[in-house]
Amino acid sequence: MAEVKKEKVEKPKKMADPIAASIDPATQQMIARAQELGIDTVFDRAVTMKACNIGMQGTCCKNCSMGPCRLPLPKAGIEGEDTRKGLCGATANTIAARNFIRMIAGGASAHSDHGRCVAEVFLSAARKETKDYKIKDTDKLLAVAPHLGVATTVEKDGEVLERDLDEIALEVAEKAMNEWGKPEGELLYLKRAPEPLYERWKKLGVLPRNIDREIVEIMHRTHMGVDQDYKNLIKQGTRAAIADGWGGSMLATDLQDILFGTPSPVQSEANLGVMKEDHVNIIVHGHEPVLSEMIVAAAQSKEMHEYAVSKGARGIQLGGICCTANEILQRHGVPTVATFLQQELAIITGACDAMVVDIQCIMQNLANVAKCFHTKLITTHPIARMEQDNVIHIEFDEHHAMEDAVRIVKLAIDNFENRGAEVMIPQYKSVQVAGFGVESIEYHLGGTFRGSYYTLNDNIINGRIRGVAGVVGCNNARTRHNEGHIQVVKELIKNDVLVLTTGCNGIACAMEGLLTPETAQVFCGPGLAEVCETVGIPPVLHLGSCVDNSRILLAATEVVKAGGLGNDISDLPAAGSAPEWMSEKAISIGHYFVVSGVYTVFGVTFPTSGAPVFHDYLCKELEGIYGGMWDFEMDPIKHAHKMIAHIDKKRKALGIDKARDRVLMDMADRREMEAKYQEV
Ligand code: XCC
Ligand code: SF4
Repeated sequence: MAEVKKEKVEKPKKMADPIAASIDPATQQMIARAQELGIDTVFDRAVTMKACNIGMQGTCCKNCSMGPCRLPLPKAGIEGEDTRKGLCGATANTIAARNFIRMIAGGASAHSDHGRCVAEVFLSAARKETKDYKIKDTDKLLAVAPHLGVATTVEKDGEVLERDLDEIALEVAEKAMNEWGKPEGELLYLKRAPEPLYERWKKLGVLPRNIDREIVEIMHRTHMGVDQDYKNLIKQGTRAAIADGWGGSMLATDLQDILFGTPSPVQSEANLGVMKEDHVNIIVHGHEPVLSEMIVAAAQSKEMHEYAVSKGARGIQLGGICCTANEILQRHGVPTVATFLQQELAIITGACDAMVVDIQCIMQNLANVAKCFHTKLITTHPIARMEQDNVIHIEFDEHHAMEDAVRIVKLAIDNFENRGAEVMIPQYKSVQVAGFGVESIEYHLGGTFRGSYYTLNDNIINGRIRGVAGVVGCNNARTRHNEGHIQVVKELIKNDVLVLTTGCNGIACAMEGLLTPETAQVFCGPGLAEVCETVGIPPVLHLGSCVDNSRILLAATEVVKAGGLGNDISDLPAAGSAPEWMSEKAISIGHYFVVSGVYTVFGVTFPTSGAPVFHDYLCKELEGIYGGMWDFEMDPIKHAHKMIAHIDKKRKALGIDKARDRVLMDMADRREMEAKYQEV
């Protein structure tokens, strides 16, 4: 008997089909390579482990030990009264709403805690306690100061004088730090929103008081037996999400820009092929740019280059994964190695001498993969360590940041000679232009002497640009890697929708070659192509990391201010999307988009599907309250067309739908004329 059992256990392991797992050839090649080497990756695990159906619907509650109470939606749906309830009587709506806002709490805290770390380093820099960090972008400092109530001028003897920059920086740092836990008032940045939006939030009673409090309150309200009204629960989710987008994330972006420089367009490359066999490959992965900024500086130093050469390498190749990649890409042009789902594959190349991780989106399996190679996996953040014993922890401290960075770079260089023979770097990479932002959009679309959003608005009004979409977010192993991202974006630009991207969508677009001005000719509709060619921008503008979604909020606000497209973000012909989302951060981002007035569509799955009443509240009723609402669509083409339909609805409400008809007629006429001309 025992032998029979053993035979059963030894069934061949299910593995991912590389072609079905990803649209990206580099990824397909490396999945096959991993399988050849007998190393499992997230792609294989996704086929061997099914997701829990009840959890996926959002209707499993484990908020007390009388549960977990599981309330699956019957296959046939529910007719009549929904009598499902947990032991305490919690309804499916309550359970789904509690779970949903706990996801917001998780996401908002991740972004905001990141922001807090940056603020702490900023404060050290302002106090001149560290020599490694300095205020780099004083223009941005002066631009941000008033929003935190910090004066940039002083009056002396009736004369208005410019205030000392060090003094401004210190006060900005202190005011910023205060936003996380001040005892009264409301977040200062909320007033940066268009006035009608601010007033709407005020009327609805959702102005966040401080960042930490709103997150704590979610944890309280979702504790067993507290808030049991899905409308009231989501109201608190709204407060915390606003505290993320218009608080923690926006502060992270602003303070990073001041410390490390506001990005401007920069050319680089993306995909695993940026790694070089004859170089020391150092990969930084995670989200916070505080340490990676130092690593960039260290790796680019002459001293480290020479040290690498002395060890037999031709140099040091730095690369990034996830949003740390986006941060150092947009400020230094450091190439992007991988999206979220490719992180294990970067080590499986056998050419990664060190992978340095900070916080968020770091798979624990990296440690297991690193064990199969010479790769040093280095954790750097006190709050993000790993249990596996091959992981090295070098704790970052802003007071000796450069020292830490040099130590890490040296470790990587020393590790170069330990490489095995089995290096295999897929030869795929694409050129990308990244580093756009509120400031550079203004510059590029406004021209040098009229830096404003007027030109962008004008092109939206005349219909060359049909609308603007923010397409952002993660990869998700439950869906084909990058397929949703690329199909949604391509369908949008084909229909003249200008795309703003961040996060792993930005990386996916880069790998696909969509972040170059030349793309316009190939993939865009005639109107958008014309605009892109005239001003020399790609049809997909990479705005950075996930905290930089705050740049999208501010860009939308600038569009409102420039005039002609209504009075609020909800009036704009705009939509949001995360085709392959997976993280709690995505839910927080999605929700602050929605309550800022943006119609937002998510792909893959939606975590409230098991509670139809609450689900409809998010996907239908919120629009009447906030001007924006959620939607869910798995099919990427339908997903894009739902966004386009919303954009067209807004164009109609603004009375600019006719203009677009004319533009299209013009193009058709032009083609007809050209055809006739060619005949002659
Ligand atoms: Fe993580 Fe930011 Fe998602 Fe990518 S997009 S998987 S959150 S790295 Ni933010
Ligand atoms: Fe079940 Fe209620 Fe406890 Fe949740 S809080 S586990 S629904 S008894």
